[in-house]
Amino acid sequence: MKKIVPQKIENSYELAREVYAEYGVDTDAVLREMAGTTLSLHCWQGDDVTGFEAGKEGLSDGGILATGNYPGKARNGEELRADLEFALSLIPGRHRVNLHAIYAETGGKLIDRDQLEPGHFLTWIEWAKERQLGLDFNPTFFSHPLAASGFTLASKDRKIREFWIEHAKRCRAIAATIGRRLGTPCINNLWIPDGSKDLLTGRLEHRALLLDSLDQIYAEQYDPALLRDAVESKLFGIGSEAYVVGSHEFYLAYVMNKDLLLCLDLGHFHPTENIADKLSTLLLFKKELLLHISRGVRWDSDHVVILNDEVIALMQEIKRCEAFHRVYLALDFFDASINRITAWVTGARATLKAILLARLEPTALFRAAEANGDYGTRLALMEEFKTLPFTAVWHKYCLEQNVPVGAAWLAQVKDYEKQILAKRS
Ligand code: RNT
Ligand code: ZN
Repeated sequence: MKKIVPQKIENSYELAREVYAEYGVDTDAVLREMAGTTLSLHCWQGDDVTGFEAGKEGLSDGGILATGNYPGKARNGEELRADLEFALSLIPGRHRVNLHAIYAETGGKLIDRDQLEPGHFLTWIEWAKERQLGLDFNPTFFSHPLAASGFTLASKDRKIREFWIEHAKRCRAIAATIGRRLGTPCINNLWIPDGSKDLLTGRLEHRALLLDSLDQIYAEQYDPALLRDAVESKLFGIGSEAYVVGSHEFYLAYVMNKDLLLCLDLGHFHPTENIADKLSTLLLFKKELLLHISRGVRWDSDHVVILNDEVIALMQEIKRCEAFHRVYLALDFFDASINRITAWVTGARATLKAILLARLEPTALFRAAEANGDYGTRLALMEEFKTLPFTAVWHKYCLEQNVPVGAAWLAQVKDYEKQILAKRS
């Protein structure tokens, strides 16, 4: 792929700026907003959600599954951090990194999840601090013998439930420490795989148990400057086809009058459900919101994000609600069948493209037509907007942010693959 000459990017941008200005859109202002746009890059794409726990081979039981065995996956903290750094160098803007509890570094010692402490994440914290990256966090309720029954926080087994409650409490403490050390609140998101493969009669019973577990977990108050807690629902998973304890209604009802964020994962709803439409409701009732940007494909909820209608509609809705400062954007996908850095960069760049597209939207014009009852004009303008010179602004954003323009980043990934990934067995 030949590199695009910077002067050509500047020239195209100048033309694009004029075009957008005709629609009342200030592209320079949009680029300034983009410079402050942050995604949370999920570390688990780098190793197929394996983690570093002693004696573990990665995902086993528990509702999520990474398929494929493309060579070169990260095998430890150093490799994962090196891969993350490289991926981040190809993604425009300044972003955060999202960790899971299974990425604890315990020096080879077997520390079970109910024994984890902030110290086990010191290397991550130091690394993030040096690079001025924020960190987010997730307790890990899967890939563990005590998750094998299909129930964790909603388990009827008192010992199992207590184990996971303790894990969740410790993760909050870890996340708060991360937030304090890095000077930016850590978003701690809770997702559990609990559910049933087939019909069951104890739906109410398990949900009552989850309710009680959550009440215990969130009883302790933390300074929101350090920690923000979120809960993530799901529709179904592998092994939980007939019933998911933590459904959308469950968490929606649970967070309503609490200091908790709701997390919507794009892959966790019915395929024809309009997730963008949910925002204007949630934003009326909640101050903030967490999104897991993902792509559902049939039964899988974790394909690499692409610039599709769903993601564009979501970003447009955030823009139209003027809510970019109230919505945390985290990526959540894992594909083990392609180069993992390619996966990260593709998904992150696609998400940022959707955000840029939304920010360039001449919303004021649509609104004016709508206020006049001129719906034909509204529709026509929306169509015109789709083919404005977006790419010129995107290229300018990449240039300004010092990352490869266009597909040039792919050559760098190939090089990294040859120099580094290929040497991992
Ligand atoms: C699973 C949820 C959850 C996980 C990560 C690894 O369906 O989406 O967010 O993907 O925690
Ligand atoms: Zn998710």
